[in-house]
Amino acid sequence: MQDISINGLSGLSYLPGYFDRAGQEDLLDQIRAIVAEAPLYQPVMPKTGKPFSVRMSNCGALGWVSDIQGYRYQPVHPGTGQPWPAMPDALTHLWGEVAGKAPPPEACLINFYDQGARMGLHQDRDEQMFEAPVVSVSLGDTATFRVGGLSRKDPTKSFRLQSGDVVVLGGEARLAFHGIDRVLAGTSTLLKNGGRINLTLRRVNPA
Ligand code: MD3
Ligand code: FE
Repeated sequence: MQDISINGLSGLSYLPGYFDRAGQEDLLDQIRAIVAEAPLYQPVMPKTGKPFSVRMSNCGALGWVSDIQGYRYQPVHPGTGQPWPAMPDALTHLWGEVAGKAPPPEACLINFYDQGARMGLHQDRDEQMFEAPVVSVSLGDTATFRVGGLSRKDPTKSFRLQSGDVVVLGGEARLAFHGIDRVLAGTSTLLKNGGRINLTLRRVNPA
């Protein structure tokens, strides 16, 4: 476990290789079963309707969605109207190991990046509680991840996130600006057609 300080903010920990290859394959099988029930869809930006380059789904009691109306958490898939599939035990277990005394996660956002997909610099602030961390798991191709400070203008640092890596964004870093600049094609054999999956576990409501 490595604690990384950016712009003087504490609370960012990096756990490279948390999931070994077998653990990554297990998790991937479970994600495949989840997206078979709750298909990946292409969200759009509020107001403009501009599509995201990342496709998304969710598991757990709540899922994060974005549409023309805004960003929110909701208990059902926007396309099927069905409840999100359950969160895999391996993810609840991970949260128990790294999230300290935070109450259990309610949402797991599944982001799928094709080659060329990216995620612009943003803050995660649609949750009703910032005391709990956000916990991220990377699967598939390596990505360059950028983290800044609490202001969009703060300087940023880049890191590479590899398949099996976990990042915990807690404490002062919870509201840091961050994004994914690019996915590096051909860096992992986990997904047979390439690309990257990121899972983010979140607590949305106070206990
Ligand atoms: C740093 N996802 O879904 S995960 C997102 O790889 C999101 O798909 C990225 O940003 C991805 O909102 C990055 C790592 C992450 C998540 C939350 C953070 C980094 C963070 C919150 C504060 C600072
Ligand atoms: Fe984010």
